[in-house]
Amino acid sequence: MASLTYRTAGESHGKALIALVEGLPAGVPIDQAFIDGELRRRQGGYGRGGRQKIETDHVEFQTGVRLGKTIGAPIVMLIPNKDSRLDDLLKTPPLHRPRPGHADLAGSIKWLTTDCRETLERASARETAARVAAGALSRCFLSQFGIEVFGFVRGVGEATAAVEVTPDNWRDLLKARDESDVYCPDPAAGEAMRDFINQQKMARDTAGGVVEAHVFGCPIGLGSCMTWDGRLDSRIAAAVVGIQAFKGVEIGLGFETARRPGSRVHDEIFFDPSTRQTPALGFRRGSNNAGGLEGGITNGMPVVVRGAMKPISTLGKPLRSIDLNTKQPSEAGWERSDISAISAASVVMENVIAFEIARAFLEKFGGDSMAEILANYQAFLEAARKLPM
Ligand code: EPS
Repeated sequence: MASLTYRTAGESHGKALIALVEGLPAGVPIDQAFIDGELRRRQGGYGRGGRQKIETDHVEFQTGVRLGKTIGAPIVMLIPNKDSRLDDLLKTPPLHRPRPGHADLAGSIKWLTTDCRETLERASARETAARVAAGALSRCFLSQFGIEVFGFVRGVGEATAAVEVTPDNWRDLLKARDESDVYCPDPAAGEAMRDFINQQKMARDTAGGVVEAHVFGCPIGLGSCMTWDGRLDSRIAAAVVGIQAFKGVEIGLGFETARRPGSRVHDEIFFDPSTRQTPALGFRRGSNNAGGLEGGITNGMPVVVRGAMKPISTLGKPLRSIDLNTKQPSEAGWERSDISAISAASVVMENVIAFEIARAFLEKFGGDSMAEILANYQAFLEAARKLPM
């Protein structure tokens, strides 16, 4: 059986985006409304540009699904681009003035061209629609085991959401997030974030921010300390900084752990027999500074991840650059873009993390069918509860 992977294809203004997902077992019920809902959320958020008024992102399953369930075959999901004009040189002209911060300069030199469009069409964050589709598909699998993910915007400018997310309150916070056009569950902070984005718009500048995701319901034991690339935190980190414009990632307390003594970092261990039947098997921690991962292995606490997104690199008031053809100083090129895509980024991060959780879950409990995996999962929990054997 293939391990769970995904690839994407498609240019921002090409015909379509495509996600190819391999390694899902047979019998996963597909919730297309959920997948399309995630794509819709990705299109939203405060400070987006004109493109999202053109597109109605949705997936069209091309392969691998029959009568609403996976059949164990590779799955191709297609997301059509309405704004498809890649070969129309009037509507999509060459761009010779690289934008600082975008892939324009490095990519053009790498692929030996002075037309930045060849790079930017693929580097564009529109590609994240395909990543969200793959992640949301993996969540159809994870939900069968009660694993759920909650993502939101933690900070923009100086504004920070003053919320503590717990297994008990996250559903309420999700409601508050969904009522906020910046995807922030703290209304006062959300207001300040919107003000900051407005200020950037007035100044023809852009904004980034910090997004956060929590994964609930993971059993103890996903990931492995035995190999560097088996560590789930290393995979999550790669998935997060692999998102367009992401510059940093933290797990749990993250960089703050480096400033504190050990006694104020490590999460004390308790045992509560009343929660023996949960995926955490009765083990409880006094805090969750580790963000649910120790030794690269889930420890039964929620997995907590933060990602830092830099501001969008297409500025209404362009920065200094050069013309790649003449090498003369010139303002950076301008393309239709967003002032802020931080809300969308929270949806992307949530879904790429989900995919890594699903991959680790299948490595531990994998089989060709849902029935087999469910049996493996139950057998493991039962064996763990019997310890010491
Ligand atoms: C995006 C689509 C793009 C940009 C943005 C995000 O569409 P267009 O280039 O046609 O306006 O709005 O892309 C970028 C931020 C980028 O750097 O390229 C999307 O669907 O998310």
